[in-house]
Amino acid sequence: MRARFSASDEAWAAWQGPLREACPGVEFARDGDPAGFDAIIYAPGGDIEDFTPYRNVGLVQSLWAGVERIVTNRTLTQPLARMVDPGLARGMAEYCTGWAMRAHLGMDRYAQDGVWRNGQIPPLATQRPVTVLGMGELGRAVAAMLQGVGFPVTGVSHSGRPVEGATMHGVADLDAVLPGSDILICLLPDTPRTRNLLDARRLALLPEGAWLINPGRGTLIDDTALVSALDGGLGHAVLDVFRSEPLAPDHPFWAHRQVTVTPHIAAETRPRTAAPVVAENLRRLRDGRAPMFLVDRDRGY
Ligand code: OXD
Repeated sequence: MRARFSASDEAWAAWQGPLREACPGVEFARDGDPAGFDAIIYAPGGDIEDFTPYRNVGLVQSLWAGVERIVTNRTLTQPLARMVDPGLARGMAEYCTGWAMRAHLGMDRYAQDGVWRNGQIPPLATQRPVTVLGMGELGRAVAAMLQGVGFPVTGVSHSGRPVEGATMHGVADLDAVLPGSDILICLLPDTPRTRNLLDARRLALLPEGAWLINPGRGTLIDDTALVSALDGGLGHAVLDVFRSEPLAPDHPFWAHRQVTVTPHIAAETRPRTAAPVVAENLRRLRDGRAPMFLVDRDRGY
């Protein structure tokens, strides 16, 4: 089997070893006759824009969990699978739990300025409601880790399907859920349905002092409305993703005291844990079985 690797040079440097190790029967190449490939391994930053000549490709495997940059490509008619990497899910859960704990414990109250601030004792995590908006693989991993620490977790998803340990709601209930969310974690994909979901009206429904953590996609939040909400009572926003990346040096988020910017590092796909997922999907392709994590083009993820 031959697989075409279409991603950046840095990605190739990081992935070629783990992929070759995980997929001994597969030849990976960065160029060659399009008709000679059975699969494409894809990440933004690669050179394929027109998928039409890859007429024998039975699977395009994304190395990214989010597929918004490829799902709208009209030349792509081959099945597309998104990445579900156990390492990425674990990394995301650690990032969100770390920030949720910092928010919960009020760590930022303390400054090395000679003032003895011992007046505020935080409630226990069991009394701090957290909402996870987006309960796919990542949201569920985040919810499980938060529950392990003791936070009561409410999950919101498009389907509202039950998830063990979490109180679940559909997106239609979001307005009712927001006022009870001391910490809101956004993990929805970027689709036409999710863009600007957190607009001025919804942000105003969050309780005074609430924290918003967004390692999902920048498009979920209306940036201007967020800055106004922070000026008006929202506590803090931790943002890892942006409408345009890298975030421009003069963007108001950098200088805002209640915003923490992290540079899209919340959770990386890790070649060591993700290469076996690619291997399993290529085996399925070879054996004529359905690949895992196929993208529903209409839904957009
Ligand atoms: C991804 C990401 O989608 O890193 O994998 O954002």
